[in-house]
Amino acid sequence: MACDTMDTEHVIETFDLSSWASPVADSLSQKALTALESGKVLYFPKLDFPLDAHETRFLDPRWSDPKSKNISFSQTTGLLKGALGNPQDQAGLARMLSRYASFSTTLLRALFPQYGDNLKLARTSFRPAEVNRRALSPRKDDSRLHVDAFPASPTGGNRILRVFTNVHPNGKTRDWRLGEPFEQVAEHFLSGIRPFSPAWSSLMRTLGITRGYRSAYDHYMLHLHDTMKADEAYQKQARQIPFSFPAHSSWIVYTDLVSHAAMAGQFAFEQTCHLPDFAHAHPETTPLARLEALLHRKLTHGS
Ligand SMILES: O=C(O)CCC(=O)C(=O)O
Ligand SMILES: [Fe+2]
Repeated sequence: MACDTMDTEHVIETFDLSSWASPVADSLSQKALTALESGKVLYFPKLDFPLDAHETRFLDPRWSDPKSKNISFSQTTGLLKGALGNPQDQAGLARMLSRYASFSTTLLRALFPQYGDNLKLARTSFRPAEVNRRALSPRKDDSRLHVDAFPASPTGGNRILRVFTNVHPNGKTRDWRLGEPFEQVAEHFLSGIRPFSPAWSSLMRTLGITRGYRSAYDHYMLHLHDTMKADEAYQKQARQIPFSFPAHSSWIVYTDLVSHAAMAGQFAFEQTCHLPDFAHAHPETTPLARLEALLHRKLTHGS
């Protein structure tokens, strides 16, 4: 429901857990699932990712390749990308990211037993660079409010769920802005988005511009992402609320649903997972369902 003001409790749900392996009661798990799918950020002020003694040396931006924003790791292939350093350094970084992948998976499985094996682990990232020092084009600038969608990686309606931990050693917060609910974002921008072209999507797949087929859903999500970021007036005037995640806290959010912007901070871990649309507890809350309702058409099948 639309309302004129936004308070922290509209966008943040706080949880007391202090361990990644905490047992989670049914009632807590239901509360977390409903809050998550309705577009809230699940915030864990006491949930830290302590680094091992030999890992603290990685808290330095010099480990990341200046060409890529983050250091990333695939738990499935064991491959580390975007990192500098000798083979031992790289193996140490990979072990650290792999630990984060394991910790966050353990928590997600306990918090959302309903998702079960439908929740697929994707990339893990370590972000050692200062957020606001990145010189980027508007489309790549995550300090502008946006919902996540990636040009080369269509999801076909699968969700983007992310776990974050701020590990700043000197207590620096990671500062976000959280924007208005997805429905309002979509209502604001949908009419200005050019129609979907199946022929163009097929061509982009054939040419390898996209990994897989950019469905109508992906088309609308990507253009929401791009037009939001490019609209300077919207960035200033849209309803939004700042929130600073303290050092040693964690948060979980559907970044394709929640309008967000990262304004400042350094040293964070992030784990991405994907969930197919049929696996939701509240399927009417997904960006796919909301876009289909607004456009009165199916966006992933036969389009
Ligand atoms: O690095 C961050 O704090 C968030 C950046 C962002 O927009 C994202 O990961 O989706
Ligand atoms: Fe994002």
